Amino acid sequence: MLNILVIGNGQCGNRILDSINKHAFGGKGGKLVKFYSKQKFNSNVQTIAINTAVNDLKEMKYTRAKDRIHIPHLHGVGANRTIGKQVFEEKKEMVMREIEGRGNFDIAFVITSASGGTGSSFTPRIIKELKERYDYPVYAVVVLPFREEGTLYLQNAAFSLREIRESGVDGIILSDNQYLKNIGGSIQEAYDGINDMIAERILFLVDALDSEMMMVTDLGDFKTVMKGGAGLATIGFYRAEKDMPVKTAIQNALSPSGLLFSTDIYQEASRAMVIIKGDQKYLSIDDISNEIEKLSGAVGHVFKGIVVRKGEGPQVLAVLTLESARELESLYSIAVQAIQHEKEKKLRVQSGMELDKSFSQIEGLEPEY
Ligand SMILES: Nc1nc2c(ncn2[C@@H]2O[C@H](COP(=O)(O)OP(=O)(O)OP(=O)(O)O)[C@@H](O)[C@H]2O)c(=O)[nH]1
Ligand SMILES: [Mg+2]
Repeated sequence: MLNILVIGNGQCGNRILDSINKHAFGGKGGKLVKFYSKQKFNSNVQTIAINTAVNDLKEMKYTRAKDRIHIPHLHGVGANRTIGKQVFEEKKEMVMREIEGRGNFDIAFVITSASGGTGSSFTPRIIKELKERYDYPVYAVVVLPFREEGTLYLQNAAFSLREIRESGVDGIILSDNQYLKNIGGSIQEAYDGINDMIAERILFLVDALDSEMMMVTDLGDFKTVMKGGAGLATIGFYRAEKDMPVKTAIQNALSPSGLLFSTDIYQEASRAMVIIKGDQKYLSIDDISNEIEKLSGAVGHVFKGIVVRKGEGPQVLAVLTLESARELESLYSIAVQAIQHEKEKKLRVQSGMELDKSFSQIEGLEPEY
């Protein structure tokens, strides 16, 4: 049995964590013995949601009250990462005590948006503390912003990703709102859809790593995959109809519509782990092996795992580490423009003294009544 810690920071992290709890409960809130309740998961999964905004924490539906940690600071830090860092430093011991109280773990995931204030400034610091205090691997799950969300979010994303990378993290799993935005109608529907996609993938991974497999991949293999490449990864997933050949399901999980982040895996992937789950009658070992060989031909090393689940159609999860990420380069060039834009605006305000010119007009005057 694996002991797994999942932390969700800031609004985006909280919501994805809540979706994880929703799926783990089988969609019903409020059960105390989650994860064990339906024998759905073998693992001991501990979830902790952290936020400065109490409203974000209250909004969660499936996460136990004792798993929600409020760090009081007004209503969030308003996308200001400098304030976020200060608040974390002041409350660091409180946060770390809460984590310490949950026992020891085999693996941890820390989920956040890259672009807000709270989650993106807490995450690199929490990871750094975890890595200094414990010796289990820690992976960040980082959500990139819509590109049109504004200059502050873009610059936050650029700096927070660098800090997360430098925190001692064992790997960063990327998910991109911009890439996934066509999912739903309204923003909220798009968020919910994206959050469910991320939650489903993380739970599949956790479940597979802790299941008896016909063909084995384990935590050791996952660590090896995540060590490959430039410390960046993404996850593909596909749930097939029962009559779909397993090789098509594998191809779909690896195709652009299966991935959380825009990448051409045949150009950019460095290592992979592909796990296939379902009823034995859908899992032709020859077809699976052929498909995986094609992938390893392009990518390098690919671990494969097979989990037999009676009555379930084929489902495929692919963890892919990347040695380069063209999409990130373009995000950074937009972020540089955003920083420049903010800088120029600030200078204009400081040097232009438009307001001072107005004030000078009433210099020496008093109101007359
Ligand atoms: N996928 C997804 N993205 C979200 C969600 N909520 C917010 N975001 C994205 O997250 C970014 C904003 O970060 P938040 O997580 O809201 O910020 P925060 O960490 O709470 O920080 P402050 O509110 O500034 O204190 C934007 O890029 C949003 O598009 C969500 O539920 N799902
Ligand atoms: Mg917030």
